[in-house]
Amino acid sequence: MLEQEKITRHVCPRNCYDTCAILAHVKNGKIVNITGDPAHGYTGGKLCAKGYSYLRRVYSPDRIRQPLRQVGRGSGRWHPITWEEALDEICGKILRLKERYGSTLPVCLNKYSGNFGLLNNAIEGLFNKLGPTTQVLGSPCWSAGLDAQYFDFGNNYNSDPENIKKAKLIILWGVNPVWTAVHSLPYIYEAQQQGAKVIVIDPIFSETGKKADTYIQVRPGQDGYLALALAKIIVDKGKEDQEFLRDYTLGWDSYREYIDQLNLRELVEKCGIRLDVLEYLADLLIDQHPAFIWVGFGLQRYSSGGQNVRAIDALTALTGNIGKPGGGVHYANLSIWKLFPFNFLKAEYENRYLNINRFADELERTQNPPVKMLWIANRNLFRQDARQNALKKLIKDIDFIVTIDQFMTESTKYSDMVLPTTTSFEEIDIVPGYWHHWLSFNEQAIKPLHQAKSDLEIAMMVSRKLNQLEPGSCSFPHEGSPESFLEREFDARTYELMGLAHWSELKKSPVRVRIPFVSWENHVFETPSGKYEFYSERARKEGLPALPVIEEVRKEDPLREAEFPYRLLSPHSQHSLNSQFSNIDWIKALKKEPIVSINPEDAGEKNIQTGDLVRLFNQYGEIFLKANVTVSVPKGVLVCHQGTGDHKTTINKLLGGELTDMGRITTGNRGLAFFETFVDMKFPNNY
Ligand SMILES: Nc1nc2c(c(=O)[nH]1)N[C@H]1C(S)=C(S)[C@@H](COP(=O)(O)OP(=O)(O)OC[C@H]3O[C@@H](n4cnc5c(=O)[nH]c(N)nc54)[C@H](O)[C@@H]3O)O[C@H]1N2
Ligand SMILES: Nc1nc2c(c(=O)[nH]1)N[C@H]1C(S)=C(S)[C@@H](COP(=O)(O)OP(=O)(O)OC[C@H]3O[C@@H](n4cnc5c(=O)[nH]c(N)nc54)[C@H](O)[C@@H]3O)O[C@H]1N2
Ligand code: SF4
Ligand SMILES: [Mo]
Repeated sequence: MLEQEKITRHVCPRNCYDTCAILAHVKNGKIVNITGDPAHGYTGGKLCAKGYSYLRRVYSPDRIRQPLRQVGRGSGRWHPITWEEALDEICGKILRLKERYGSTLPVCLNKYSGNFGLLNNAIEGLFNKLGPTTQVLGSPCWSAGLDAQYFDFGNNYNSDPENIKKAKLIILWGVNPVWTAVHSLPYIYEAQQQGAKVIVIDPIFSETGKKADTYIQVRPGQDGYLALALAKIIVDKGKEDQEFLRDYTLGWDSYREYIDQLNLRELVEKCGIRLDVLEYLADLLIDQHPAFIWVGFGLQRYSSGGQNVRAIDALTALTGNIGKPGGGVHYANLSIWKLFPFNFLKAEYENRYLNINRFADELERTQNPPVKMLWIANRNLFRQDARQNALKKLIKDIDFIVTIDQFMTESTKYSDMVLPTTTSFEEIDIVPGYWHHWLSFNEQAIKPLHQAKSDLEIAMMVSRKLNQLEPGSCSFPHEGSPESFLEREFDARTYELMGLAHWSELKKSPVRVRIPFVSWENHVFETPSGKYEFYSERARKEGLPALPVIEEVRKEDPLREAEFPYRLLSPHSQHSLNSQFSNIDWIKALKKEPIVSINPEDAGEKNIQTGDLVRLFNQYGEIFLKANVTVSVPKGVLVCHQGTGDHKTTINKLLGGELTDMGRITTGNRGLAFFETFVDMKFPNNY
């Protein structure tokens, strides 16, 4: 009998600003179409190309179908095994290591952002309940900026991004929403149509730059100087918002003294922007209120990334652009995540934490006991992390590597075992986002395909097997419905903020959470002083300058810059989400092969033309990429967007472990300064 079409609600769980709500159209147990959910106020029923390609992703012939065992890492000789065999081997290994080393510390988890669903953290829950284990702490993504705003405001809140519509001035500063946050565009265009000026500040003439009224090319990593130059021009004209500064801020006098003694000409030189352009921008900041400033994750991937964000915050504060509808400085919103206590993850033992951004070094350094088993979940470690070549050498000392994924990746290649996991259409979850104020539920549309199991189910199965082999060896639940896990993550306050009596009502529609539509509107900040802090004692205690002063940050490896003359930028690309989606046929049809963009002057000096195969190299490794000669990138800067290519073209082979200045307070460790990467290039390949 022909079944009627059924519609189920879903959320895109990728690490993406938009966290879109999705509808799956299901017939006879099969998804026949994927559309956006119009009930979601922010994403409004639309998806990006990657979102629509879920139809192909779910049913991709490349899905891992059953647990697989590899004979010899990297050999490609994979053999199907049963779940029972997989569990026996994994749990046997854990228990043997425990016996040999006297604890479960040799067992290490490296997990990050493959799926940001709440229940998809389950393997961490398992690790937290099987004894003291080794885990990674920190984030490669956004740490410096989060700490910067924590110092200035006391927390990480954003206005509802729909506020953009009300802005008179929009500054997209180190963010590329045309690619990375596509659902913000209707709001930006609406403001633009009503006369708002859109300014894009980026070293690359990005796709977002092309949509702007004015594009401003800043020297990479020098945004702090730019913000200071603007502050100086505004203060010299006496146009700072004296009332806001007097009533709601701490440390303005000291910051002002600092600004006063700066030399404008030096600042102009440092940021590389002409004085008349700076004056134009300063005038806009003085006259065009409210101003919506969006600081992207791109500009903080530097050794001075956090301090640059603080300088931009300060500029916004001194123009009084804080707490106003349509105004403010926006980076990331943690209020939706913070609704959830993550009860099922609570650690019961004292774990050993390695810095996620120094994983190779940490593995090498970690002894007594060393890491002997590595579990990778929600992470493409051997694509997305820095120090790829070192990492690949170091894993020789690890006895056993198991990875959970939907597809074979660069990371499964270096694994001994892979376990197949479900997509969002085969499991239920809640996915908190980090940009807009909406929360949606992810239903199950279809039965798990092949032998795939959710991360939660895998965690429960491992716990059950461990307890069979050694009773009492793991306290993670052995059974339970995903619903029962969710039940424990909602409390009265969450329900009040959602305006719902029970989470299951989310099945009817996503909801806008009742957090302030305009952040900091009451001008009461969560800093120790309750004010906006130009002067942050918390920053001083972290060993950082208390004020957002910009100084040359000492590089850990200063030689590098002298030896390798080109800075390599690797921001996020349009048709992949980090390393995901590149393998899906619809996306393959859109995606171009990886290229390195080179300024014509640099290319001319090396006689390079578009299409030539260029060798990029530094002390960490080498890769080969086709050249694209373009004025979109400044002289001295090479650009290759991350998330493209195969192991021969993986830019992360060239990345070292330079850290950002901030990140420890909000994420546990400082961030990764991806863009402090210096390389040389050779053409033709006569090396
Ligand atoms: N060169 C360079 N490198 C960078 C960056 C950069 O700008 N430049 N950016 C960095 C940033 S900002 C980030 S956030 C990181 C991201 O780094 P990762 O979090 O490692 O990124 P993903 O590529 O999303 O890899 C996640 C893996 O999880 C898998 N996966 C998907 N769904 C599930 C699931 O439900 N369960 C499990 N177990 N696995 C699943 C995917 O198939 C994929 O292989 O990359 C960083 N790397
Ligand atoms: N399509 C797509 N969407 C994504 C992702 C993806 O991989 N693909 N990844 C998701 C994730 S994990 C993240 S973290 C976000 C990242 O998305 P964004 O916040 O947009 O960050 P990036 O792409 O790293 O960089 C944004 C822009 O900053 C510019 N930039 C680099 N250095 C500087 C600088 O010194 N100053 C200034 N002013 N600008 C600079 C880059 O050239 C780039 O155009 O996107 C999310 N959304
Ligand atoms: S990748 Fe981002 S924009 Fe695309 S569907 Fe997912 S959440 Fe939406
Ligand atoms: Mo990220």
